[in-house]
Amino acid sequence: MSAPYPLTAAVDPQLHAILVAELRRQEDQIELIASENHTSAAVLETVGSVLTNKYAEGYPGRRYYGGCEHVDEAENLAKERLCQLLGAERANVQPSSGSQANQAVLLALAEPGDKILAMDLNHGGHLSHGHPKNLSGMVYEFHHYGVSPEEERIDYDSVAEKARAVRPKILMAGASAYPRQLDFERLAGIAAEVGAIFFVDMAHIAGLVAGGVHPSPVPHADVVTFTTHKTLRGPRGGAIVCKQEWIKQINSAVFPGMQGGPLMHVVAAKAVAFHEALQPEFRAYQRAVVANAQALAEALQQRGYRLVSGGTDNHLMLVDLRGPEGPGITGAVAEDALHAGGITVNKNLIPFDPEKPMLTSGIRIGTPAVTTRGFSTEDMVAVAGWMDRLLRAPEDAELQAEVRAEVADLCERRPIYPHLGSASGAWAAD
Ligand code: DSN
Repeated sequence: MSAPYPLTAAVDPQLHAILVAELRRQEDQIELIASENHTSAAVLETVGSVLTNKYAEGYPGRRYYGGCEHVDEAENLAKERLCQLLGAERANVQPSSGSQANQAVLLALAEPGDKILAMDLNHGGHLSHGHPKNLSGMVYEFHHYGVSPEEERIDYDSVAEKARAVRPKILMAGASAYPRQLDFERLAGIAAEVGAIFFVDMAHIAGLVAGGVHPSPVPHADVVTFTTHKTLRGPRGGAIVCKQEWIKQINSAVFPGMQGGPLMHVVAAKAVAFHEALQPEFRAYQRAVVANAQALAEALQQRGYRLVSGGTDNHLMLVDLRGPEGPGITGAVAEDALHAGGITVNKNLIPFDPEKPMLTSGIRIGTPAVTTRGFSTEDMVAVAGWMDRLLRAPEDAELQAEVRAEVADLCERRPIYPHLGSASGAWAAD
């Protein structure tokens, strides 16, 4: 097995060292950031392919550049596979990110100043759903709904009440830190009642939906956006599916409205990821993601941790670090302590959090990445044990080193990219 990235090593040793360090970081630590994953080797190869050289402004068959015959095929394949995967009528696979997909949909469906009702970021929503410092919040009049203080779940009656009061042009659904299933049928009913367009951002759960372990918004929503790199396990990017009636406006909003030349290497890698998601193993993977999340949630609860809403239905959970049996530290301190022990998470506001976003009272953790590398439910119990030790002694450097060694041992037995040398000891020499 040769050392990873040999061409970069020859041309640019400085950058090569960064690539290898990041590869090693991913291999040697436990990735619990709920929005991250490890793509397949085929997706990685396609992202690094010659398609990165091609300009292809426009859409297949109607480009502003010559020589697009092969990238046209790749884009058509991605769209066909995506529609098959999600049972969608139409697709646009060009958005470079989830935020750009969302901006394009708003550009397509709303006028500046229109009212939009969406989930509050502080309750698990997303920046691009109308935060005042995001373009969405600057251009449109956003109103927000959240979770109830008692259940910490979306209170659909109160969403309906707000929708009747606001009469939004668009009702938006979707979250980046909500551990429960979303009732898309109910939300679609609310949108229909007030005459709103129903727009779902399913970025976090796209893979769960594709794998049949979360109800799909596609039959209920006018438009659905998502990222391709989270639970869907494709390249970093975005996508949109919609009903036939919206595709013309959506396409024009993505290009020329929002973007120039699409990243064709990424579009092609999306096609690979959608192909992988159409295989039976992908459904098994998504079931394992949820089973691992439930195993981790239970193991943490047994150790005295309070989970927002009492648990999880999906790939993620929010841990409230306060409470009588909690470690009583902030999310920022927890993130650092876990990092020192080889476990990566992100601090996260919990609903009604008195702390600031850079401190927080909670952490968000998710199982898509560890499940990809083959962690079992038993492994998740071990992970909960390591987390507990680190969180209850956040300053203990000796303990951190001890846990880091145990973590590295498990990681070595669950390599991510053996073809890059992770199982061969090829890194030992550099
Ligand atoms: N930044 C993503 C997340 O971590 O959930 C959302 O875009």
